[in-house]
Amino acid sequence: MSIKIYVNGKYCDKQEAKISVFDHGLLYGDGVFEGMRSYSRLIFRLKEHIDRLYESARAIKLQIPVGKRVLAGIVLKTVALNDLENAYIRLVVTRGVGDLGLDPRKCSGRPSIIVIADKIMLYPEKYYKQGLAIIIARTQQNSIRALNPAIKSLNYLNNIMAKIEAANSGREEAIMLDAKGYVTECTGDNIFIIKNSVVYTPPLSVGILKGVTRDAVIEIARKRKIMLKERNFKCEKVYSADECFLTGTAAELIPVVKVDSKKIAFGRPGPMTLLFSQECHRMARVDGVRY
Ligand code: PXG
Repeated sequence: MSIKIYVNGKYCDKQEAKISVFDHGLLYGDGVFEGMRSYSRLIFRLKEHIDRLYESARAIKLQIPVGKRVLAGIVLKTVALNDLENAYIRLVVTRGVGDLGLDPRKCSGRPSIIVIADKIMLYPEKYYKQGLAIIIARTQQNSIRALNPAIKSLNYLNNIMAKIEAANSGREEAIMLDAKGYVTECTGDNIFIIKNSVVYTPPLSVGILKGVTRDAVIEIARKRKIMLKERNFKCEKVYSADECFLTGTAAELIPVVKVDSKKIAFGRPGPMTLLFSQECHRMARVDGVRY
């Protein structure tokens, strides 16, 4: 059975799921998106993802033509139609069809809405057990005043450039620094370090995506009375951390054991990382919207 994809009001087969070459999502990366996951037919934090999508859209002055409830309904119907127990769901809203100029006022005024539900793509299992080796990218994180990284826009070239650097070094991920050298996030994940049993993660003010998984980790720390501080830090603090891990919807929670040429502690995933990982895993399987 071919997967069903929602495109502008229709549930199409994969081969028929098409948008115009004049769509400004394609021509200019003018649009926003979300990546969500479901576990055992429960979409994890659907409301939070939908809210973030509307926030991103608002930031780029894109009016999503349907309400949040309707859009959530479309997402649920798309996953249900595909009969997926566990899915990775991509929700995309673009500025819609325009001409070859970048002026969004010349677009049709009908944003394109796409929902794809498919199997999940994860890092190979070995990385969850052994931990990832990552780099610090030379590519600088977009500044808040250029293109705020809190906006989950279709313009991911900044992150892709850093990802290419990682790939060229034979690594899977890259930490991006801001103009002052502060750690921001990775190309598709938020970052956490642990030192002397205190968890640190960069604050939103440094210019990062407000990760849904990041928020889940912050909640777990609060519940478990683990001290967690949102603080700015530079790469030296990462090199000398006791533990390090990344969080994201696609990756969930993944340990980091090497950054550049430096091993993190003993080069193995640490005990607090494992605890957060187990808690995240458990949370995602009980807490969600059913389809
Ligand atoms: N930072 C960035 C820049 C992201 O793109 C996260 C953090 C984590 O946020 P959530 O809400 O997922 O906990 C993301 C999201 C991929 C891929 O192919 C990853 C994301 C988005 C799209 C694709 O790895 N990560």
